[in-house]
Amino acid sequence: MELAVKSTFDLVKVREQFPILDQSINGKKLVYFDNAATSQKPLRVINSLTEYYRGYNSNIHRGIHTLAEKATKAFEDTRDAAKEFINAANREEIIFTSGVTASINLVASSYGRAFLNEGDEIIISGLEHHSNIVPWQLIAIEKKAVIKVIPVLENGELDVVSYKKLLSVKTKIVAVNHASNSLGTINPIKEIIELAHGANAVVLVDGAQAGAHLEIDVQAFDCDFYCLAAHKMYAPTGVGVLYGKKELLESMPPFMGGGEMIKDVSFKGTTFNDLPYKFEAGTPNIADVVAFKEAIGFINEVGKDAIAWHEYELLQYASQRLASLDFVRLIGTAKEKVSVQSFVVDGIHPFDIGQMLDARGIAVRTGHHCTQPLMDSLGLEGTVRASFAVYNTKDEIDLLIEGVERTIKFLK
Ligand code: 7TS
Repeated sequence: MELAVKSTFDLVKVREQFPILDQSINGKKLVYFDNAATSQKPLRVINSLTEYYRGYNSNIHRGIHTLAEKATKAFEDTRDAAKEFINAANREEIIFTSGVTASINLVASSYGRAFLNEGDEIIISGLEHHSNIVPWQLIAIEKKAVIKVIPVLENGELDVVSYKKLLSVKTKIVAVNHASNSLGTINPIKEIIELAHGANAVVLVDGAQAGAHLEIDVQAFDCDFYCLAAHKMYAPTGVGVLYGKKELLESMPPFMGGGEMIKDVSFKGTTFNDLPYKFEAGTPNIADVVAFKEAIGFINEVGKDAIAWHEYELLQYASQRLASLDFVRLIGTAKEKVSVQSFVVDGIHPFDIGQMLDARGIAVRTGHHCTQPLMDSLGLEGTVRASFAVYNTKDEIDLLIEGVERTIKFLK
């Protein structure tokens, strides 16, 4: 972690903003360690949804009445907040989608269909979530393109030396995650992007696991596309951001046709709307986009640095304590990681551990985490994954350790 000065926040006050945490599961205090799947939502996000539906629910852009104008302003305010959050140069570069899956499918379909030719190559990595694999496979089949895969080293880092060898004049697209959902590895995306640009390829960064944890500066990264999942950033489900460089988005054909994305429609032909609306066909997820602004506000208020410090300490503590347990093997030990720790216990199925932990009120995720090719390369069926967020505590990690210890005693 490149954090020079330790910054802190009031953990008790932060936890108070997440009412869901204050409950018992199976008679035990809830410990929520499934944040890489989706984070919990603070009161200001929940209240924003209620205020929207109680006060100004209305369809946006087309209406001239007061409610429609209020809803439109709130929706567009989130676009500005998202632009600031990732330091995009233009608000037109912020496209609202339903999530990272939708964003990647949009780019694969639209950019891929327009610019890929037979024999062209798409480079992805062995660390990718299925949603950064399958859309590329679909377009590769259609366009007779070829997918190449950056191998993963034993500690969960990408093999950058092999990546350099994969790049060639045939490479048209490189699609990698900023951070791995299964192992937590933070990838050297600046280097990956620079190398790809050297080969004249465009780069899509899947930032699903970065948005709540890492500084994002799309201009400094110089990425061509960047995808965010709002629901992993304390916002409601069903919202994502696709950032794309303006000139690229302008060069791409629409992905979905319908209302909102058009200027003029006639049976002779249709002209398309300007960015960002060209890629926002139909009525969007207005309420959840509006509430996303509150989630960005929450992250900014606590502070990315302070969040990163806290999560770094939780990760160090959890990984050290887990590693000290007999039969436990940590999976994913890259130098730079977000707050995700996967592990396996030799001789015990991850599902059994997950169930035993759930009986103690501890929510972890078990299985392949939608990264089956990664699990195959590691020779694993799956892992147990604990992922930490701003509201988690060391006391909760102690409960996890106690739960894993008891499970091992019981099942071994
Ligand atoms: N990319 C990465 C790296 C992810 O972690 C996820 C979701 C996605 C893409 C897809 O995001 P979505 O919001 O469109 O579904 N990851 C997980 C996970 O690790 N457990 O549940 C969802």
